Parts: sequence; structure tokens; C-alpha cells
Amino acid sequence: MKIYEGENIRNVALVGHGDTGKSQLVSALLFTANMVNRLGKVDDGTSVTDFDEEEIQRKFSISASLACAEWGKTKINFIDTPGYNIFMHETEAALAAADSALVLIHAVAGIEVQTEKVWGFSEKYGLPRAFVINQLDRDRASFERTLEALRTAYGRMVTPAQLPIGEERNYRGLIDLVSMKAFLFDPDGSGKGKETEIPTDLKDAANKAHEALVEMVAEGNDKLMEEFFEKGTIPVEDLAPGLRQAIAEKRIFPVTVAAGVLNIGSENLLNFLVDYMPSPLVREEAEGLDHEGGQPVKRKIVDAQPVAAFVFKTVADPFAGRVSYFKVMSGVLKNEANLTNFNRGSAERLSHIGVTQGKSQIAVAELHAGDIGAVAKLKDTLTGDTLGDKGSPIFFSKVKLAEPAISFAIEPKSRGDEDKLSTAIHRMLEEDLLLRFSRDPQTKEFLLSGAGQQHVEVAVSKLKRRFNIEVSLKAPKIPYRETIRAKAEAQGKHKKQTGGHGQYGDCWIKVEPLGRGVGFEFVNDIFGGAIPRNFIPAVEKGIVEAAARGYLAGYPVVDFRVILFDGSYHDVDSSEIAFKLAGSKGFKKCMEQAKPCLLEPIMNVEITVPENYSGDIMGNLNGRRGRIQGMEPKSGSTVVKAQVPLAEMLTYASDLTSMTQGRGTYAMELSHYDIVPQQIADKIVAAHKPATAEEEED
Ligand SMILES: Nc1nc2c(ncn2[C@@H]2O[C@H](COP(=O)(O)OP(=O)(O)OP(=O)(O)O)[C@@H](O)[C@H]2O)c(=O)[nH]1
Ligand SMILES: [Mg+2]
Repeated sequence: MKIYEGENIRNVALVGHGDTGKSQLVSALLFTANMVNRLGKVDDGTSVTDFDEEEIQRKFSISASLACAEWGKTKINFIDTPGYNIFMHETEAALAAADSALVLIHAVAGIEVQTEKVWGFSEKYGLPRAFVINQLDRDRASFERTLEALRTAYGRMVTPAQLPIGEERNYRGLIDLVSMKAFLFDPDGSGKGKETEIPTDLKDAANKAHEALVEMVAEGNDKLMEEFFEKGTIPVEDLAPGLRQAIAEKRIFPVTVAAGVLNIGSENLLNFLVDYMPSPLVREEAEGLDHEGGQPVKRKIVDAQPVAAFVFKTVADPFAGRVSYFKVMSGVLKNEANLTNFNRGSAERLSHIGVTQGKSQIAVAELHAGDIGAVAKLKDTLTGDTLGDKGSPIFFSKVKLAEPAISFAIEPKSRGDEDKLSTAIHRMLEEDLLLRFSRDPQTKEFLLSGAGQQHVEVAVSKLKRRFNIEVSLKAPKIPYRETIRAKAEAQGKHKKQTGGHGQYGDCWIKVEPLGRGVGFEFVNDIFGGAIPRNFIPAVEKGIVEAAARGYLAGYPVVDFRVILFDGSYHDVDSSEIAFKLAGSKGFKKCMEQAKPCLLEPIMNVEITVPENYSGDIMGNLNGRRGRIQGMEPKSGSTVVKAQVPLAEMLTYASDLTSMTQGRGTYAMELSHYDIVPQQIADKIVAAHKPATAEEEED
């Protein structure tokens, strides 16, 4: 593998709804670029990026994976992401390494739920985007209809850069609207295109589309606009850089065409990525913080800067150990470099850095600013950490992901596996940022939480395959939360000064409700040293720990602010532990007056059923405290959208099967948390009571 400088690198994430063909397309592009010697197929389990056993079995992507193609002078790093709703957190986190996104659209299905989701992620990261209308060879595929839908949803910036030649069974190639050349392919997967004349019946359409592209490129660019008015067109040598700039500035979302399975158009797509999509250097600067939670600072994305690398993904491999995937944000990273992990303050040696091709790594001597690499066996580096030159710290922030929506109690099948289980799970938590592992305070059971049932099932299956631990899953638990509805103020005092070394901590705190999803805020409002500065973190810690244990029913208290405004201390007897206990006591006292309540996860549910079932389905949802949001026809079926508390959805899979004789399907994901109705909350609190009575300390 050659060494590439930033301007000759493209970091492209493939995003889109499940089954739009992202993984298949990556395999086609890699084969076309001669990086692999056969056209890998998702359906045969031979694709490059769906290499994990779980992915091969299930035939969809579960985690983001990397691959790269050397194409001319450029290296394209592909990030293949999952499109299945419960694995979208992987997609969201991996986009941190991308400089542009290819948004895949299924030429039959059009815009789907997760299309909107990934569009949102791309906006959040400020990524330039291009569409690929894929699977044009399928029956009922339509370029026109799909393009119309894209325009309606995302505006007139959606502009074709290619037009398909033929459609459905007759899909054979494309017209490049920049060069106005046509390319025909044999549908045998070889990927070899032949340049030909634009077919006569497509000439008018191609000319019109070319003009539309020229106008869109000229629109935001005064120089090109002048040229356009003078000559009535823009020659290719100006159009190409104009298009590149318009894409980088997000003034155009170009549309390309493909069929990954038949490998039609792959050469053109590779050229397109090289010619028009931005290199990592286009952004010029990366934004970070000077310390965790600190002030924003910028870092030039160039080689001539101290080295800094952001870890965006971690994989727990039972053989290779921990593998960290990173993006070089600045400087040149050399093999064997000794760097500092700024987040943990520890030293790390990066031995054997490499680039990733699906499941394999290719060693490289160095990686330049903007490139993506991997390294195994870092000591204590995790996803979201920044490594770099000791003297030039910077912190790139990790994404804040949604919270898990469902928890299952798990139990190792053989008793001796309990210790092994927790070690193995902790390694899996390092790789999957949305999995959570905890112990139920009431039942003492191990809980595994994730985005949905299948997410947890995949984790359980990985435990077996990778770590040889078999566990059984019990009925799911609802991850309730607690919060407050009123302000309150109280003193928390911990004092034991009889005999020996005494203990003394005293604080006055206020609590206030915050908006849903905000989490926790701590404000230090101490003036004049009523509590010495070094004890203030202890007060906060005491409160955080008490909040995690819950007040009403053992669920974590969220969405509140604590203001520490007064207190007192003792010269000899005050200690961290005393102030921690004081904080915890103050918090509990505040909770008594702060109108605590329970929160429950509310899910966005989308149910697809044959039309004649929709009445029954909606009636049934009403009985589940569901709120119907809408109903739409979709190719012969009806899609019912609703918001329903998770607690009412636990048996939905089997209920839906019996209501529709197996013809209905549904998908759900977390929408938000909402207050549990009083009657139901009372029962949950009552069920918790017997356990707390014995647990109560101090
Ligand atoms: N006919 C046809 N089928 C395709 C094409 N591309 C992909 N497929 C099929 O569509 C299915 C999904 O392809 P994938 O590549 O796994 O789709 P994906 O977007 O990666 O899906 P997720 O990983 O779940 O997000 C597979 O059965 C592929 O064989 C295509 O161009 N034409
Ligand atoms: Mg995939």
C-alpha cells in the first residue's frame, strides 16, 4: 500500500436505509479497483465489509466497517455503515471519520425511514453528500420516480450528475452529465465499461440534464455565472472544478446511478468520488476543545502540525485484542509512534499501524493528516479518545448517542461462567457504545441493555461465538428513569465527631428540573470558601452516585440541575468521603420535596400490514396507550405510524403475528422519555418497596 497525502484521500461513508445495497456496492467498487480478486456478494456471505459471522448469517451490516481502494493517484477509504434501525448508533459514531457521504437510495423503494435518519446525521456532521440511486436493475425500479421523491424531500439542490441507460432488466450503463459521454457495461459483474455514443432516444434528456447541472453549478459562483451568460454554457474544464466546489459547499447534492450486484457503473462512481468529492483537507480546520468540557480550539488539518488522532471505533477481537480505528486529524502519524492519550493522561505506543480492508489489516509506515488507520493492543484507549503529541493536547468530542431502549436479564448457562461473563461483556461494551451492562438493584440479576431486542440478541450471539459463553435471555425489562417536577432546597450534613478521627461534611444544595434528555448539570455557586474547593467534586460525586441509585424505584434520576450554594467544613474532620455522604444526603432530602416521578421510554413504531388489517391494528394500539401518528399506503400495504410506551410493546412481535396471520411486520426505535401515568407508576414503585427496605443505609 502506497502512502497518500491528504489531498489524494477521500473518506466516504456509505449510508442509507437497510438493504439499499451499501455493502454490496463497496464490494463491487473494491473489485473494480482490483483490490480484491472476486466480486464479493452479500448474499453468499463473501462481501468484503460484512465479514463478521453475525453479519454473514443475518445478511445485513451490524457494525461500521472499513475498506479502501487505490484508484489512480487517490486512495478512497470507504466506511460501510449499517442501515438497520437498531444499529444506527454505529453509523452515527462512524461518520465522525467521514468527509463526505454517499446516500444510497433503493430504486424501487425510494426514500425510507432510515434515509431521513442518515440525512440528519450527515447534516449534523456537516458532510457534503451525493446520492446513489442503486439497484436500478430490479423490477419496478425507476430513476425518474426516485429522483422526483428526492427533489420533493431535499429540494432543487438534488441534481443528476449521471443518467441511467435502460432500467429494470435492461439497465446497462449511464451517461456522465459532466463529460457528456456514455458508458455501457456487460451485466456479468466484470465491471468493465465501454465508452459509446449517447443513445439517440436519450440525447434530449441528457442535454436538458446537462444544462440543469451547468446552471446549478454556476448559480453560486459569480465567475462561472459570467462565463455561462457569455457562452451559454460552461466548458468541461471549468464545469468539473465548479461542481467539486459546489458539492463541498453543499450547494449541490449530485445524483449518481448504480447496480452493485451487476457491477454496472462502478468505474464511473470511483472516478466521481476522486474528481468531485472533497478530500479531508477541504475542511481546513478541525474543531476540538482545549480540555474536556473546555474551550473550543481549532487545529489545521495539515501534515505540518503536531500529530493528533481521534479514535472513532473499537473492536474487541478475542485473538488480536483491542483494535482501535482512528482518523489522523493533523500531523503525520508514524508507525511505532509514542503518543499521549489526552483523555486518560496515559502513554500509548502505536506499533503496527495499518489500513483496513474488511477483516484484514495492511501494514503502513505512516499515515498523513486526514487519513484513516487502525492499530491493535492500545492499553487503555477507547472510542472517543484523542491521542497525540504530548506537548500539543486537543480533545475531539465524541458523539452523544441515544440511550438504550430495552433491557434483558441474562444468566450464564453454566454457573462457573459468571466471572468470565462480566469480563467478556466489558470488552463488548468497549466496541458497542449503546450496549449497557448493569445489575438490577432489586433482583440482583445481570441486565444487558440495547437499542432493541435484536441488538441484544446479536450481543448474546457474539458472546457465544467470540468468548464461548452461553447465556439465556429472560423477559425484557423497561429502562425507566426518574426525574423531578419541582425545585427544592435542602441541607446535607454528615457529622460523626464522637471519639477518634471525626467526620464532617456539610452542604446546602438546590435542585431544579431540566428539559427531557438534558441529563445532569452541576453548578458550583460557592462564594467565600464555605466549602474548600478541593471538596466540591466530592459533593458532586455523592450526588451523582445517589442519583444513579434512584429515589422512587431504583432507576437513575435524570434531567435535573444541582446548585451547590453553601456549606461548612471542619479543619481536621472534613474529608472527601464526608462531603460525598453530605452530597448524597442533601440530594435525598431535596428529592422528598421535588415532586419526583417516573419516566418511561416512548417508542416510534412503524407497522406494515396488508390494507384490510389496518383497522384492527389501530384499535389494538389504542389499547396499548398508543398514539397514532399517521397511516400511509405503500405498495399494496398500509404503514401505520404510532408512538407507544415500550412497556406496552414487549409482546408485540407475537401479537402482531397472530393478528395478521404472520403478514405484518414492525420496526421500532426510541423516540423520547415521558412521564409514566400515576396509576402505573404507583405499581412500579410499590413493586420496588420490599427490596429497598433492607438496603437502606446510614
Ligand atoms: N438486484 C439487485 N440486488 C442488489 C443490488 N445491490 C444489493 N442487492 C441485494 O440487496 C440486498 C441488500 O444488499 P446489502 O448490500 O446487504 O445492503 P445494505 O445497504 O448494506 O444493507 P444493511 O447492511 O442492512 O444496511 C442483498 O440481498 C443484495 O444482494 C443491486 O444492485 N441489484
Ligand atoms: Mg450493509
